[in-house]
Amino acid sequence: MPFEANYDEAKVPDCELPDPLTAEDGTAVSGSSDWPSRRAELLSLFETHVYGRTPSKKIDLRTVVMEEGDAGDCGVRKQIRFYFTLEDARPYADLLLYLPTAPRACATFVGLNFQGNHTIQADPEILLSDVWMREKGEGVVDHRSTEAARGSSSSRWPVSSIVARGYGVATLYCGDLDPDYDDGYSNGVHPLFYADGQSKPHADEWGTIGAWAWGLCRALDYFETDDDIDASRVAVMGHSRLGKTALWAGAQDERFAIVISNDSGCGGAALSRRRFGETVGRINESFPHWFCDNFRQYGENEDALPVDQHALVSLMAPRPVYVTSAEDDGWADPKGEFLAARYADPVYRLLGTDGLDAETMPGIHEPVTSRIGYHIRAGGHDVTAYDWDRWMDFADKHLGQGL
Ligand code: GTR
Repeated sequence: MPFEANYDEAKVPDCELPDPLTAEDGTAVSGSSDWPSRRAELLSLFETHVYGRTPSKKIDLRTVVMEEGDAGDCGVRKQIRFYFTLEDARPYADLLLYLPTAPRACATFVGLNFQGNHTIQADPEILLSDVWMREKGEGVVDHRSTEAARGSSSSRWPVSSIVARGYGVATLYCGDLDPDYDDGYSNGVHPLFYADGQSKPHADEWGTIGAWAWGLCRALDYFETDDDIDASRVAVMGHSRLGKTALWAGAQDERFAIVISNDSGCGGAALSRRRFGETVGRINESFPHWFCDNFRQYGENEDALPVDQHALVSLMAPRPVYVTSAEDDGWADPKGEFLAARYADPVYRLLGTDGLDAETMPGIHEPVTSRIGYHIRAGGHDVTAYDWDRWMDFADKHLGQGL
């Protein structure tokens, strides 16, 4: 039967969600001192059943500054190459960074991009990516980018406004870490971690989202070495598949001070058990490489999952987390995204924060800025200036930033 998404709230099944505050052996998590062990348990469940375990092996990662220059309204630009082996060869990833001109340790947003660093600004100095791209983007020919692609996603990256508010902004192309297609994990960073004789990840080992999240953590390692950035004030953000990735990076790496998920939907902030819009079965069919193989058993079988996505949001606690949705983005289930934020609230309260200051879903353009933040804006599946303005307001409030 062809897949037909449900967009009718009346047809959403009654769902019983696993309780983040009940341990697997049934004991109640009743005090903040009980949380670390429950947190570890939940993280392990997400590793085993959803995203796969990230290998702990250390590889020969080296960073080389490729370029640094004045970027006008966008402040100062730096481009840093992450080599993953001792050879100056692929796979490598390029980090693009814009910082306010006045040199000081600034709070910074970091997120992956979909089509190459050169698409986030029409800046001729950005290194043009020469690796595989999805055909979707402007200026992409035979899965390779051309000069015509420069700046094609700049509406999603308002760099000059971000820098004007005193923040740095950094990005990596997700395809530098793992190209976004199902190739059995023979390209990208996966092979660097295989044990002798291994040719693909085991059923509980990382997929593509895991590799992308790993790359975000390596960016944070770099920030710790760059005096122009305050690595204790880094917000990891991402849109859609890259929003799923931001959440998974933030869950695994507690050095991220703020985690922002935009329109991340199924496998991101949306509750899987609601089966509204995109479902677990459908996502595994369309994108078999994103999650670990174990996740496939939960297609049309969501109730068997030992976790749901509110537990992922709770793994950010007590750090500020901001879930953002768009009104016309039914495929990503805005209500399911709100409810995941809502049901993470008891964990935040247990840890002594204000949690999510909204019992019911707020109206369009009525941001909630408590420790769990949420907004829904008008429009479709995208990143807009409205989203960025609210994320910066949220960071101002929770990181004590503000010019
Ligand atoms: C869709 C996918 C979503 C979302 C989106 C995107 O095709 O079904 O889960 O990730 O792509 O990344 O833009």
